[in-house]
Amino acid sequence: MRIGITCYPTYGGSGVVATELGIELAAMGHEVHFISYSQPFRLSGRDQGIFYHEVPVSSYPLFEFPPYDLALASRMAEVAEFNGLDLLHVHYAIPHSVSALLARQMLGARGRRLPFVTTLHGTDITLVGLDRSYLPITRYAIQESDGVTSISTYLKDKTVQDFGVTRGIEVIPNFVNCDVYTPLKDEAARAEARRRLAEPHEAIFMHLSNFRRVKRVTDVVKVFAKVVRETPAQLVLVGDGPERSAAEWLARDLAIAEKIHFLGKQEQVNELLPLADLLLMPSELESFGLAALEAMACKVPSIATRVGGVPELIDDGVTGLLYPVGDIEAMAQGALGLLGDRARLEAMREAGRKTAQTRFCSTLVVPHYVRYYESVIGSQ
Ligand code: GMT
Repeated sequence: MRIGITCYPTYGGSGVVATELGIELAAMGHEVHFISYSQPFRLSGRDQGIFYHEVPVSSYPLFEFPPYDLALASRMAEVAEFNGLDLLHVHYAIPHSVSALLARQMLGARGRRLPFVTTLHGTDITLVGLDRSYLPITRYAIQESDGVTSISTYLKDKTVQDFGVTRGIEVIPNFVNCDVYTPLKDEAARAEARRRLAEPHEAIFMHLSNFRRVKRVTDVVKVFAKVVRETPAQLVLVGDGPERSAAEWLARDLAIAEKIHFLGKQEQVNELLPLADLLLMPSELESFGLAALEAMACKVPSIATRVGGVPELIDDGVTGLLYPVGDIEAMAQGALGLLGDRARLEAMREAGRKTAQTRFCSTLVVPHYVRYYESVIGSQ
């Protein structure tokens, strides 16, 4: 198949999923064309069967807001025509599904078919999409898509409830490449790599996000502050975004700044995750929680919140621990309890890896997307 993929190319779960999907599809022999305003950040250097088409957005004095969605629609139609695309797959409904709808109509007027699949990821439904300025057009574009997938049952149900969408929505969960996200087998190498972040007797906590408010990064620091009062530990924060400064100030106020490493955006998170003992994901809301899945594949259990689609990924008490949003004390006690019970921690590490391999591995989930594409193309 020749597949066009549009996503937000910057830091964020939907862009990561879209990029990893494109890489996996290309490895299976499909031709993949990314169409976006910049090259997706996890793409560099892996371009066999992958093509990137930038969307130029011109600005004029008349435009206070350059219309990216229109430029994207034009580019989608061009790329589809010039490369004979069989299907477009857009990640995050706003504005990508609206642009895809326009591109389909443009080509349709000339007798060429371009079906498109919209994948719903999270705040496109739970936050941004609910804004009255976007809701009617987002609902329309979802309803008119040739195929719609959702990364969790929670998000599918929210789309039906809050948007009144009546068309079918296929749940295809997020996935992880279990060969890339894998524990470090060589204990000596792991110990050596950990030494760059912590002393041998210290536990390593990690957090990985785009540091937006919904991630509650200050709760990460607060939980860690309680933990580190009881046991030697270091906290590694991977990523960047609007809440980073608040987290840095809090670390200073709580006098634990020297135990916290702000690494900023990192490309090879698969090399960092296996070094951690626990991942902290105290989000206000997660439709899935990709970071927790990547950690599970590396045998790192999460201390997380019982929100959105997270319970579909983490089996509380088996592959991680779930708590109410903002319950700092319980999360800290949960983490301390696990660190103090090596047998339980080890069982959780094994169970997490097994879940990643048996339910969320790319070798299982990507073929689900391929079958779905085929059914959408076949039903045209
Ligand atoms: O909504 C966001 O925070 C960003 C969004 C994205 O598009 O980058 O993340 C969502 O999609 C991820 C990948 O499918 C999921 O793992 C996240 O749980 C989801 N975030 C939220 O629902 C808050």
